Amino acid sequence: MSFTRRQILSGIAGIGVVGLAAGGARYWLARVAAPQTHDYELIAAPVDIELVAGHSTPAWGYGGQAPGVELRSRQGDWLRVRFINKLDEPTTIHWHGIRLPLEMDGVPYVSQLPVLPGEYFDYQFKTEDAGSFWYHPHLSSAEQLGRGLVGPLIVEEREPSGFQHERTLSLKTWHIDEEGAFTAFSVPREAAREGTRGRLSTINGVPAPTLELPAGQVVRLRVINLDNTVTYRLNMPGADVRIYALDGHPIEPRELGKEYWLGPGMRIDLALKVPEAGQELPLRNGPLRLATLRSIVSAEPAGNWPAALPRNPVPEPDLSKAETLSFKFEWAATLVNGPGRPSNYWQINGKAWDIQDKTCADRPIATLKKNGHYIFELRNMAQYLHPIHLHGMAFKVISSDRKKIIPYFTDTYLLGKNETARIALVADNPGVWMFHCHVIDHMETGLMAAIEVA
Ligand SMILES: [Cu+2]
Repeated sequence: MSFTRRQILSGIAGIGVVGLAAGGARYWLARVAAPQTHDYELIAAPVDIELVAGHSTPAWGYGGQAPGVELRSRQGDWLRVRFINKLDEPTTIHWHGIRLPLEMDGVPYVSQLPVLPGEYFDYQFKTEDAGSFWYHPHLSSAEQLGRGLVGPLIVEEREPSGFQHERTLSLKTWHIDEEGAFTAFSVPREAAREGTRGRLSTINGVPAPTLELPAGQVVRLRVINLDNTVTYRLNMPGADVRIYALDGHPIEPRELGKEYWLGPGMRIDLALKVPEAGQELPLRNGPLRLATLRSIVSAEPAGNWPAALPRNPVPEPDLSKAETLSFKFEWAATLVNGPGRPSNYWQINGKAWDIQDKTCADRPIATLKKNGHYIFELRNMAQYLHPIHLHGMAFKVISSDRKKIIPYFTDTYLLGKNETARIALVADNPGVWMFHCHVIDHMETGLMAAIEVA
């Protein structure tokens, strides 16, 4: 399958056609409310931001800020984004977790050609699933995401969810020094281990902010990990807080418990019962305080816990007829790709992805039958965490040899140290889809593959 042919298909499948071709139509045609469009003009450009007081950091942002502006759509509606590249280098936008046609997926040389400096690209797709998602480039990822090209994408439920209040908390740990200057986004010896960590933790671009919340209300906290490397060990000691959704997809609400590990690319929707006015609660990463949540006087009557969020229209895999495929994520003896090219430290089933080779996607690691049911067995052969992400389709996590799993849908599974997990899906979205670790250093040094649905 050549890239050129896909481009032509993209040209034919304009707005209004793309969505009906996908599985969503059968679900939404039953609804009376007409889909609407949410239109944005989104510019990527350099922007100086102040992460360290009194110092300027030369970030790259979307919509004049880093992390980028929050985009919003509504379930069943269309999102249309005219994306304009005002950087000095090519880029694209990938819509993490959104089930959409391949032509809108933002992977260079697979979905589209890179958007060159001064050019624009119109992204348009129907948002079939409600939830907390995000967007970022899929090109020169260590630097482009590292400099701040990351932003939240919120798809509201079709009907009111019962939450009167919400906040989006975008987590990022910046690769900067004490004076706000960028440090290396990728260090080889770190790439071969857990990935290169930044130094300064922020929420919505602010280190250790204080967030004011209305006393007595139940507030939805959409926590999004848009960091390159860090798995946040989220905890809120003393808080009355429940999980309502994981990675955009609703679950039966349950207590947050001691700690939740939120790997790069992952999201968690929490409901917090805000204590009485004047009280403060910490939101922490392990023992480290990420933010202070301060309760302020509210004139509203006390809020109640909303019902569980309605499930998204993700097809249910039938395990009794599913075919099982195995994927081994392992460390590779260093494979040097030649002068000026990155080394590969990681591989999937013995194959390392070379980010400089534009033809890798022509050799998919697996080919799935359209609408076939599959179980993927994911084996982590190493001691480092790998948040394994699949484009184009959501999957159901069904089991792990390391912990009890309450099955749930997601687009990213945090594969723990030497863990084997099983996930299942219906291959309902034709195309060539990236399947990779979301630790950017791992992805860029081999831990990526293409999965074809044909
Ligand atoms: Cu990884």
